[in-house]
Amino acid sequence: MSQVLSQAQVDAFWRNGVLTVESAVTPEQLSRLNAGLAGWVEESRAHTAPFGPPTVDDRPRFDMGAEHSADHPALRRVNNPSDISADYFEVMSNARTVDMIAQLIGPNLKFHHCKINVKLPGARTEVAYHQDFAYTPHTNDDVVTALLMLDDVTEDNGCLMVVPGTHKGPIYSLFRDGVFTGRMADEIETDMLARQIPVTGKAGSVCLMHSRLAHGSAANASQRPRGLYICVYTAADAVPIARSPMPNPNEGRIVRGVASPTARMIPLEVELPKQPKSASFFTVQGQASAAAE
Ligand SMILES: O=C(O)CCC(=O)C(=O)O
Repeated sequence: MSQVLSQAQVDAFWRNGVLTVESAVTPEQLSRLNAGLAGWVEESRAHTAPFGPPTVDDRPRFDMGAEHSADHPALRRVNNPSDISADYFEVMSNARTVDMIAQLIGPNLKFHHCKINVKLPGARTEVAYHQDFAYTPHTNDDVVTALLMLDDVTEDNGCLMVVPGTHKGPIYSLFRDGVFTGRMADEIETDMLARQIPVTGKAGSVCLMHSRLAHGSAANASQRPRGLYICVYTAADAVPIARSPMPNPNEGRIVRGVASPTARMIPLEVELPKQPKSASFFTVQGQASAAAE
């Protein structure tokens, strides 16, 4: 197995639950990903509501915020772009980022799902505090998300905000009064906001994030876009205990090593999430999609 991270980087990941690495994909890979996204942003101008081609569970693949218009597109989510783009498939299945995650939780590594979250200038998209594991619980928590920066990501264009060390703490409820809101309770979020740090970097950097790490992000306050290509991977012996929020034909695909005949369990208790019926989790968190008249 190739060792792409130093021992100091591996230790920092397990200590903090987060690690940023520069030049995680090749310049060619990055420019092909950005060309694909630019095409989808252009395509979104012709639509007034979330549109296809549908995902395997028949939801729209492309989601825009309520502020979307032909002149000022607010495309905010592409669900499982690796289903529809060879360039996104290649990076999901075989980039340096995959070796990095295999080094952390491998050698046997499975793909779960992927998405693009984009905050275009003028878009109002923000992300309320949550832990990914509460959306995608597994029999063990060797579940890591790679957030690849498609643009230079700075504090003013809506960078990811994280609270280091929270991956070692409790799994917080994403329910309020029995309703799945996909966000932590207000008082917990207030505490997280007081302790958070920004995750910034040059285009082509990757943020490797443990799926129990508490995180969120603010709206883009700049005139520059902020795109993230987000791929979720698990150890081969981590078995989902809830349906995927974003089913796709590659779910469970072995991207490094071999399949596991066993499921590894750790002691944990987690509320079972509800699957979104809308195009993305932004609506679950209370931010409406663009709607056709
Ligand atoms: O796009 C962002 O800023 C955050 C992404 C995120 O929280 C997620 O996809 O779980």
